[in-house]
Amino acid sequence: MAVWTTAHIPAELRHESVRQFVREWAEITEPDRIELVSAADDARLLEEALAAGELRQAGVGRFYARSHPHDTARSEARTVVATSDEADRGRYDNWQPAAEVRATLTERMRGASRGKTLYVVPYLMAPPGTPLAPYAAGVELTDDRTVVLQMVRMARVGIEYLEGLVDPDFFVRGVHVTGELDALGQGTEEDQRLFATIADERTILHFGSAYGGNALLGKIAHGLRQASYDGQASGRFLAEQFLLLGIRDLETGRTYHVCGGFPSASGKTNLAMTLPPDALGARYRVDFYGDDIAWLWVDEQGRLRGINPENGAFGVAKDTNDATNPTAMAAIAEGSGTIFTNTAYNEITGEVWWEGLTPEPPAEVEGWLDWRGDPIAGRGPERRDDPWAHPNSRFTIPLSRIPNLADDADDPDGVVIDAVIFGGRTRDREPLIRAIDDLAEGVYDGLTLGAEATFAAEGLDGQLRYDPMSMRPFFSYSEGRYAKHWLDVLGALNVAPAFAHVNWFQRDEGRYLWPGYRENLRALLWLLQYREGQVTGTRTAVGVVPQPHELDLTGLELPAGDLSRLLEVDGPRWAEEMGYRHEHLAGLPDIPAEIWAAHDRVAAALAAG
Ligand code: SPV
Ligand code: MN
Repeated sequence: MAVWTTAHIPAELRHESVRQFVREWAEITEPDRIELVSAADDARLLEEALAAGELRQAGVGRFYARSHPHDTARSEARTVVATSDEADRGRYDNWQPAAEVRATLTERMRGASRGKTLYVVPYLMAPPGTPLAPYAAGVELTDDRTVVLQMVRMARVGIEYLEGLVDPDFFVRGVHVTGELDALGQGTEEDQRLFATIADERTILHFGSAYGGNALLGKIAHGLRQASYDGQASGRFLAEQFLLLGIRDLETGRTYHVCGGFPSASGKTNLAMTLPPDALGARYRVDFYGDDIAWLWVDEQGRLRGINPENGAFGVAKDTNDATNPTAMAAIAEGSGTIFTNTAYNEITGEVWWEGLTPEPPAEVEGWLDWRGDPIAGRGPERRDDPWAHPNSRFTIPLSRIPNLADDADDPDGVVIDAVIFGGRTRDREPLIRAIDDLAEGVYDGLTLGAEATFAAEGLDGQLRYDPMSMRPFFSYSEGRYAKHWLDVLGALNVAPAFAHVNWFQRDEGRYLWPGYRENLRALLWLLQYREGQVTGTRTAVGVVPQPHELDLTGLELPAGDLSRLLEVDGPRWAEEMGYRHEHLAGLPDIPAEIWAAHDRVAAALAAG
């Protein structure tokens, strides 16, 4: 359609500012039609997607989508943050000038939705009524129906969520244009993809992918990058890549809430969905709030509060099974409306499979296609060992399907946060848990979070790939100002949460010293007892670690000697780490003096032995 007038814009869309935004981008992207959607359109859109071959049926009430083979993950190199102020340039945010980025993306998107439908997806990234709701409103324009179906699962979608906001003009403007996935040069010098958050204009322009992390604009671009920027600019909140869970002690009737950051692939979804160990199951319940994003603010009583802005989970399928995550397995069962992406798929039975679902792939290969759509039976010897599923294959589910979803998960006031944890992936040095009493040292600990580089070939054996606060791919302004904002928020509290660092990944050669998964709850229970003054732990240079008898190990047998190793602080390895940390912090712009002082205190305590 050559000329767009407001007559082509759905009449139900009454907000003038939204109509103008839709019209502006329809004129640029030139779709054939415009459709306003809400969660109520889910069943119809599923039917249309099945009829169009974009989705296949994966058993009753479940669906399967296969992506373009070059479009299976986020691209950190092609993701930028743009503003009009170069002071927003950080170490990791790939800052670029807003005007240039907007011009580039406008050109790439010009005419790029021809022949397609432009879906208008109004959404709220928060439980309705929350004090942060104004920052949560957005409208995503997308030319991909499967993206709409995933947004319906991940966010609260419908124009009704935008009604009643005090300033109807204040919403995040998101534009997602898929582009010709065959002709974008993904991964080459001529890569045409560009994923930009123009943070000071509250505009998100993503071109060249239909993968969730790039295309569900409410999730990472808004929920993390834009919200982190807004939280600092307003001084009102933090937006973090954090899980959020509740622990209910049925004996005392108390409920605790824990949030925390872990680098990707460190088990955040599994921990958020965990069940208590069997032996502790009569006393404790774990409630799910969120597995990927938390927004945190200080309430009128000076307590830290948190919500999960998402309405769904976009989980990694690999290694999800009845032992590692029974909660997820129940959530994705038949009838759940789950959308699987890039798993293996059986075109006869509609089954899905991924590495780790069962120890071995299905023995009978008839009907099975790998994630690229190639029949398993037809794969030659050179491809025999290739995975069936893509390692980043995913399931998309609404939170309502999670069996242990907290009763108050929707509470607009969120929950009071009792503890903030950071979890690295370290084969030595880091004990199972260490509590950190000083708040600046807690922030310092988050800033020096990382996962161990696993490839000796990188020459980084034993050194961390630092991932400050697990926000490395999601920073939207300078890391030093980010640290300052954290210190300011904590400084406004009357009641501070406990801070702790956890590590489930200590190893003896290849063997993990700690069984992980459901047993991880035991470390968190110790932290909550420590906070209540019921245990004292042992003070070390890097925090307070449990005394061996303080951990409740009922029903868990550890090989002799493992427990003391799990709780040990290895002085020489820590001394080495402090050198790397110094270098890491020195590479981040504007790090506040309080953070350097925390570093120096820890270093001095280690030196004093
Ligand atoms: C992550 O990569 O941290 C995710 C999934 O949560 S994605 O949406 O791809 O970013
Ligand atoms: Mn994530």
